[in-house]
Amino acid sequence: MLVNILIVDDAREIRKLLEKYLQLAGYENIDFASGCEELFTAIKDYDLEEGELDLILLDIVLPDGNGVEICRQLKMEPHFKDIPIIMVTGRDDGDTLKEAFSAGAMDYIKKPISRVELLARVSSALRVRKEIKKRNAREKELEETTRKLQKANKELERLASLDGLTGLANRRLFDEMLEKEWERARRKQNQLGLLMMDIDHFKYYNDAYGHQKGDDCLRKLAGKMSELLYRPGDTAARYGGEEFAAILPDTDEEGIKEVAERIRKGIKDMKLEHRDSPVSPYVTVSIGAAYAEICENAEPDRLVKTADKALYRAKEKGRDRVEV
Ligand code: GH3
Ligand code: MG
Ligand code: MG
Ligand code: MG
Repeated sequence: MLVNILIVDDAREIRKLLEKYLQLAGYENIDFASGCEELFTAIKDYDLEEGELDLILLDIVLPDGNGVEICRQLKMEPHFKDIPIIMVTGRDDGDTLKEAFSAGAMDYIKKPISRVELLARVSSALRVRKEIKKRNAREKELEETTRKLQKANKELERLASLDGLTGLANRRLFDEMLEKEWERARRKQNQLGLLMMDIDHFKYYNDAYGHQKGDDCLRKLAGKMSELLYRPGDTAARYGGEEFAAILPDTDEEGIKEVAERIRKGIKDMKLEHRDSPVSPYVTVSIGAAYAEICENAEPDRLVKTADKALYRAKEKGRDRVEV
């Protein structure tokens, strides 16, 4: 049987007898120690992490220590918690046995050793051991599954807040981020900037090149916009169909103008052909910029409205421009 049993007894004839009985019953992997010191050397041979040692038969009176004390010591270590220990004892006075059980022993066998008793107690201890191993394996599996699920959940959560086409933050995440940055700006008495960007005559673009190309164009613009936001704290989002937004924490009027102009120019310089645009032979965008010195009773919504109005003005004034 594929179990590992360790016999600890200082008397050679007892070790031999136990081995003989156990081997006749089919237990093959049996190891020996003749005292405490040898016991501690012997257990180093087992991979306890993998649950390799299944049972210890432990004599109480040993030349270099007391079996009950050793049992207590072993049981304090996590690896031995689940390894059954059967005391082998010549004494059957109640006190010693009581102590052995309270030290964590599972059972005891009296000397002189009866074969029937030995095998009955060993097989019962090993049954318990097997159940514990099974339970541990199930727990481990459960932990692993839980860990995988948590990871998958996190990934789902991440994906659920990104726009499928462009990979930018979606509207939901944008709203969340704006709320968060608003709060932070309020706490730190910082300014907060916001850009709203809309593609000029994008309807004509779709009409001229088809929706598929339109989508490609959205992807390219999103990539460019991200690339041109240099600060790690900035957030680019797809606000709606062909509208994008950028949250610029701790940015004043000069700052947002500069970023907005950089993006407007950067996109125009991509020279994406737009043959039906009345504005330019290339794809252009209009940008409305707003910033706020956060005061107690203002709402982040106001910032969006202000940027929207600026965007509207940019369109009115002829597109391909930034308005603050
Ligand atoms: P303006 O300069 O005034 O912004 O003109 P416009 O044509 O861009 O504005 P309008 O709001 O009239 O049209 C927006 C167009 O954007 C209409 C729609 O077909 C297109 N659009 C919106 N979302 C998507 C999308 O996800 N993919 C593609 N290919 N086109 C989109
Ligand atoms: Mg002894
Ligand atoms: Mg639009
Ligand atoms: Mg548009």
